[in-house]
Amino acid sequence: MTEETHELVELIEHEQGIVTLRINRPEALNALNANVLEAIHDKAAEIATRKDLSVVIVTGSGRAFVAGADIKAMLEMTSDEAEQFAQLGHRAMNAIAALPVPVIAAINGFALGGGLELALSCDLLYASTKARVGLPEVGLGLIPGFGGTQRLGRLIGYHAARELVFTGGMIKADEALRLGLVLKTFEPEALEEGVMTIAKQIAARGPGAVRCAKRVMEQGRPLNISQALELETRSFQELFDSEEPFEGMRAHLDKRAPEFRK
Ligand code: DAK
Repeated sequence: MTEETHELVELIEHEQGIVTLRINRPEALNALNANVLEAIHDKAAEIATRKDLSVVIVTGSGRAFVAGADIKAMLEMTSDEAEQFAQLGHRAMNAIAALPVPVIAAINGFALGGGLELALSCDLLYASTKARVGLPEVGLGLIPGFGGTQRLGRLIGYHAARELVFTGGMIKADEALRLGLVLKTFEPEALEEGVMTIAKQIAARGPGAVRCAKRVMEQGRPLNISQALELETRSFQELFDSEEPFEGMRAHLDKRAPEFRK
């Protein structure tokens, strides 16, 4: 298959409003060229407004999650093209980060450079025990440019992030787990099901509450604690303008499963 004859990013529908976004350029270990970045952006934008959407799972086809930005393509770029590429990359990563529902990275193999940065744009990171992750950019005379210098430190702390960025080293899944870079590891054949179990658990919760929790946790980050708690209070209050918390609490007291509406 050539790039022209297959979809570079596939959307796969599951029950309960769960959607997998799979990067599908396995012949290049899913390396991110301009077409792949554009497709990630467009597919994310396509699902972002869906009311029934509950969870998005991002993964790669073949033996990689994403092995980075496309080195062969970057080598050919003029500075204007490099600027466009950088902007496209940020648009794609931001489109993933801005999805209104939890986004799970299922790291099935190599997640390097721009590939790890794609995973870092997600809310929850899980990996196969075969996964290898890292930010090798400095070895190429580059720096991580799709958010890696900013998002990694926020997730695992700047001390460990500096080591990964400065050494450009590749670490195994168990080390990523120890650093808190991924939440859990699964045997390769169990990754899909393990991640789906977590996605279904989220999808069964109050959809408005889950979306609200994601928004509040994200928007509260740059605020000081009193502003952040004010934001939490306002958002809590707003939930009471919808039917959802009443159904959730009534169902709990009635000892039945809640029937949430999307
Ligand atoms: N780009 C292009 N092609 C890649 C690739 C990549 N990143 N990674 C793998 N491939 C291709 C290989 O070239 C090979 O293609 P053919 O030679 O068969 O045509 C095919 O995928 C299979 O790869 P290998 O034969 O190398 O497979 P191995 O199992 O031997 O090795 C590997 C797997 C993952 C260790 C190796 O492929 C590798 O080291 N890949 C490169 C990993 C890497 O360095 N990634 C970081 C890329 S740099 C910025 C924005 C973004 C960035 C920087 C700045 N700004 C806005 C400022 C991001 C930079 C990066 O991500």
